[in-house]
This record gives sequence, C-alpha cells and structure tokens, in this order.
Amino acid sequence: MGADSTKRRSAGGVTSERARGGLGRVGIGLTGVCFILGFSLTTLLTRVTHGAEQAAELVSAQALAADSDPIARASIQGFEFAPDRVKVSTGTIVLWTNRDGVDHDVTFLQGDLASPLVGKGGKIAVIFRKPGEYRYYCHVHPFMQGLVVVG
Ligand SMILES: [Cu+2]
Repeated sequence: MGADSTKRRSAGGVTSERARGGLGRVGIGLTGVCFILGFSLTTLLTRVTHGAEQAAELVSAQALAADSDPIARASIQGFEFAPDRVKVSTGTIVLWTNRDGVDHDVTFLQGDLASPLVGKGGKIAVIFRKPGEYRYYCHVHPFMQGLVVVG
C-alpha cells in the first residue's frame, strides 16, 4: 500500500525525460543477441556468447532491418565468395547471400566466430567493429576462402 503512494509521488516532471531516454535504447539489440536468418538461436549463442566485446560478430535480421549500420553485400556462388576480398569501414555489416544449391558457412580463422551452414538464399551477416584483416573460409569446403579488410 505504501509503495503505491510512493510510486505516484515520484511521477512528477521527471518521467517524460525518462520516456525519451527509453527510445534511445532500441539499438542495444545489435550488440546483444546475435543469430543468423533461419537458424536456431541456441546453436549460435553457444558459439558466440563468450567475449562481450567481439571484434566481429554475427548480427540478427532485426539489426539489418533497423538499417542503422552500413551494409556491404556479397555472394557465395559457384563455391566461391564473391568478391573474395572486401574492404569496409569499421562498423560495417557484411551480408553474404548463398546462391549455391549447396550449404556453406563463414568461419573465421581467428577467434571462434563461425556462422551456421546456410542453404540456397540463406544469409550470413557479420558486423566488424574493429579495424583489421579478417580471413575466413567455408568449413565444409576449406578451399573457399575470403578476406574482409576493415579500416
Ligand atoms: Cu561451402
């Protein structure tokens, strides 16, 4: 009972300020949950969750829809990453679309970042937060290799 009256009293002129602050928090999902389109969230979380500040991490469909980060599009076609060398600025999301009728993934040499396998039309999105060179391959077809240069 006492708590109820306290709550009402605190609802003064300060509350509208709070509400505006809440809107700004929408973007947090980007750094938080990450998963790949059409694949199980749990599989991915076990692979990506450790290390709060990843230099690169998978991002969700929602993050892409928010359109808040620049996106560089690439394809996986004919057992090749195309282009196999991408240069982007820090904070860019690289979005690969698999155009093969065969499942592929994007597995990075450094760290333990790896996407799930995606089939034809499947998308893999990775945001690069720190400058550097990121080499990757498809773990099913190790001859498929690529490089993302983040500057
Ligand atoms: Cu492959």
